[in-house]
Amino acid sequence: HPEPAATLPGVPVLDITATGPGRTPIQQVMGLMREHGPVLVRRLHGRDALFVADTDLVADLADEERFAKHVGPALENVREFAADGLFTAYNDEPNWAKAHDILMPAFALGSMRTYHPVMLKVARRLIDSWDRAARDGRPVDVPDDMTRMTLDTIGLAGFDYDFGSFERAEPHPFVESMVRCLEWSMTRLARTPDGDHTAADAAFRADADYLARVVDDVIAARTGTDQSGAQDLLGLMLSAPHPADGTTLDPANIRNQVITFLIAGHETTSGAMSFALYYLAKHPAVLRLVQREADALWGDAPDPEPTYDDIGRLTYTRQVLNEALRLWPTAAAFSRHAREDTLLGGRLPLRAGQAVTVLTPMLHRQTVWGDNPELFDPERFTPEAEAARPVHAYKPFGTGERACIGRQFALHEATMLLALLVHRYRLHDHAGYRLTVKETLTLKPEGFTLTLTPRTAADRAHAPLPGTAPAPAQD
Ligand code: FDE
Repeated sequence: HPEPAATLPGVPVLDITATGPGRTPIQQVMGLMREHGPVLVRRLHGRDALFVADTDLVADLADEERFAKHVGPALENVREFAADGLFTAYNDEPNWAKAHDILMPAFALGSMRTYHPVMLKVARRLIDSWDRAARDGRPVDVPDDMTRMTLDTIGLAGFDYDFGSFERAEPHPFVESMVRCLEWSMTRLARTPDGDHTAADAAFRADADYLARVVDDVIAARTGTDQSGAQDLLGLMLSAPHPADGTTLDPANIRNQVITFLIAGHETTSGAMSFALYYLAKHPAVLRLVQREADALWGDAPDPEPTYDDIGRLTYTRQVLNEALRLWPTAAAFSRHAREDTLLGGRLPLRAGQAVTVLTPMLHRQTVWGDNPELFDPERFTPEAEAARPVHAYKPFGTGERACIGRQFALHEATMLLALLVHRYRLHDHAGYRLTVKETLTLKPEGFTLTLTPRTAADRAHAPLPGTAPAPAQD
C-alpha cells in the first residue's frame, strides 16, 4: 500500500485524477517534473506514487544493501502474460535466481560472437528492403522496420525461430498481439474504479493466449531433439543444469522466459535505434562523423562484411546510441523498494517495502548534464566525459542485480546496424519530421519516416577522416 504523501516532507503532491494519465503517462510525469522539480508524488484516484529523477536520490536507490527492484503496478500487469520470467519475477521467486544463473553466460560480452552472424544476416534483410525503397523513391517507416529487424534477430539468435518479418506487409501477428498486451498493461493503470472493462480484458486474454501458443510452437520445434550442442537461449534453457543444484528450468518457466525475451529484446532495442536515426537525420555534422567511422572500416565496399571485432571499434557510433538512450531511454522507468525502513537521501522517510519509481528521461536531464540537457551531443559519452560524471547519472539499463541482462546484446545489434545504414545511405528528412513520442510501456518516435539514396564513392570522399586532412602549417 502506498504511504500517504504527508509522510514525505517537502515533496509536492500532484493529483492527476481529473485528466488521468492519458496515453503518454511517462511524458506527463516529465512535464510535472519540469514544473515542480525532480521529486514528486503523483496521485491518481487516491493512490500515490513517488517519482524521483534527482541524481543523489537515484544514487542512493542504487544501494543494493538498502533497496531492491520493485515489481510495481505496470509490471504486475505484464506478469499477467510473462509471469515469473526474468523481467517480471519477484526478487525472492526461486525461478528468478535460477534462470538468471543459467542464462547469464549467454549474455556475457564474449557470447556476442555467437550471435554476430545472425545479427548480420537480419541486418541484411533490412538493407535489402531499404534498397528496394531507395530504388522506388519510397519512404521507409523507421520504427516499423527497426521492429521487424529486432524481432527477427531475437527470434533467430534466441530460439532459432524465423518470424520472417520483412516478407510481410503488416507486422507479424505476434507483434500486434504483444503490442496490444503491453498497451493493455499500460491503460489498465489509468482505469477509473467504476468502469466496465470486461471487453478489454477478454481481448487481452485472447492476445495473451495467442502469444503463449506461438511460443509453445517455438519450444515444440526444439524439444525431443538433442540440445546439448545448441548455444542459443532456448538451447540453454532446455538443457543447461543450474550450476548449484543440477536442475533445469521447468516448461512453464521456459515459456515465460521466451515471451519475456521476445518482448524485452525487441521493443526497447528497436526504439533505441529509431531515436538514434532520428537524431542523426536532424544533426548532419554528427551524421558525418558516424559515416567517417564506418568509412574508415569498410571504405567503398558495396556489401561490407563487419567482423565481431569491428563492432568494438565503432566507438563514436556507440556514443551516438548512448546519447539517444540518454534523451529517450526506451524503458523509461524502473522501480525500487526499501528493504527496511530508511531515509532516502538522508531526508525522505520510507517504510520497508515502499516503492519509488525512477523516471529515467528526467534523471538524464539533471544539472550534471550541463546547461543544455535537451541538446543532442554524443561528446557527452567520450571516455573522459563519462569518467567525470557520477556513475549513477545514467541508467538506461536499470541498476543492480536486476539490471538489463540484454544490454550487450542490444548494443552490439544496434551499433552494427546503425554503422551499416549510415555507410550505405544518405538519410533524408523528407517530411520535416517533428518528434512525437509514442508510449506502449516502451517509447518510440511515432510516424518517423525517411527517404534514402545510396551513398557513392564521391560522398565518401567528401567525408574525409579527421586525421587525413593536411595538418595546419606550424611556425
Ligand atoms: C531488464 C531491463 C531493465 C531493468 C528493469 C527494472 O529494473 O525493472 C531495464 C531498464 C532495461 N532492461 C532496459 C533495456 C533497454 C534496452 C535497449 C534493453 N533493455 C534491451 C534488452 C534486450 C534484451 C534481450 C533485454 N533487454 C532483456 C532484459 C531482461 C531479461 C531483463 C530482466 C533482467 C532481470 O533479471 O531482472 C531486462 N532486460 Fe533490457
